Amino acid sequence: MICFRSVKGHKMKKILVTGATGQIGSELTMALRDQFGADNVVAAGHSRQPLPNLQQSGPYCQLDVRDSSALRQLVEDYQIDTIFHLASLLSAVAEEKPQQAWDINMNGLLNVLETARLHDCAVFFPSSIGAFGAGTPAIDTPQDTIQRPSTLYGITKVAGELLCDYYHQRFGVDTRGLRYPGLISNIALPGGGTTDYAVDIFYQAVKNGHYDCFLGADTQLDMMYMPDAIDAAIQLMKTDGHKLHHRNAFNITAMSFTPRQLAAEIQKHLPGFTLAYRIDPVRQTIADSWPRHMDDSAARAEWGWQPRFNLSKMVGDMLDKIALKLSKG
Ligand code: VAH
Repeated sequence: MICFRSVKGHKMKKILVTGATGQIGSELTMALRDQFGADNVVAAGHSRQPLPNLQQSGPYCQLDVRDSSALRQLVEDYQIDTIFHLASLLSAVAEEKPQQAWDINMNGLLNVLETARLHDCAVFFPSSIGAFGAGTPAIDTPQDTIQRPSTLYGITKVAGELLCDYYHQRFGVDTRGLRYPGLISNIALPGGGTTDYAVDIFYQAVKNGHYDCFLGADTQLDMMYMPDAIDAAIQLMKTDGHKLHHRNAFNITAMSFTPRQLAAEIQKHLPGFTLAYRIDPVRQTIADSWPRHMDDSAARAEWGWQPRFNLSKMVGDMLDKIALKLSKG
């Protein structure tokens, strides 16, 4: 088992993943179990059914992160020292249910940070390109820049970054975070995000040879393939805390493309594939307020961030995996 020392000398021995049944959690939990031992990684889900391997390969429990006493009990029972807090509503859903999104995203995080303070846990918190807004430089978006998002999701991400910084500075909690771009994966589906088109397109391309995209042809956004997103979270949490200047949260990106460019790459493998546009005004407005391409040099310099997958490598791998998945039914 790999151990690491953080700024306060934590060893990542007993890990809790909240939101473990979501798009990131389904894969992060399995990667952590591989690295740290299945019994040492507790998966906590809420509204989604866990995939069978997640439920069977190690401890699994139901948890609403708004329930602070249930969260504390879990951390005590399993003697948790590190929490990957992924439970959250995504951008498009949050626009439909802003009050609920505030409740889950903010009160869930506050409960996690309070629990971490009381039980001396390290915390990973995923922020997002959604933490930026229309006033932010859209090209080469700096690590430290204007953050005035216009979505409820983005507001919870900026507030979350600040709250994590506060718990670090005020109470010494070892908080760390990443500003993820759109994430592309072939295991669990994303649930209600603005970048979900970049996942849906593969299923439709393989099944039907056609996709109606809800974002416009030239909407350029940062993206990342899930294996890189998982490696980044684990690598950041393993880094010697003394090397980190930014903590909450690091810009990271692996590629940046438009729906038109993604379709062209898919057509290299499936020449008959066609793409049409049926714009969803809510998600288009959200996407238009986000950066086109972030500068992730702070992550590269402070903890060695380096993605493995570019657009062509990601598309080849996605098509192979989705074809295999769909052929199995
Ligand atoms: C969302 N996929 O749309 C997320 C994300 C890059 C955006 O944080 O909610």
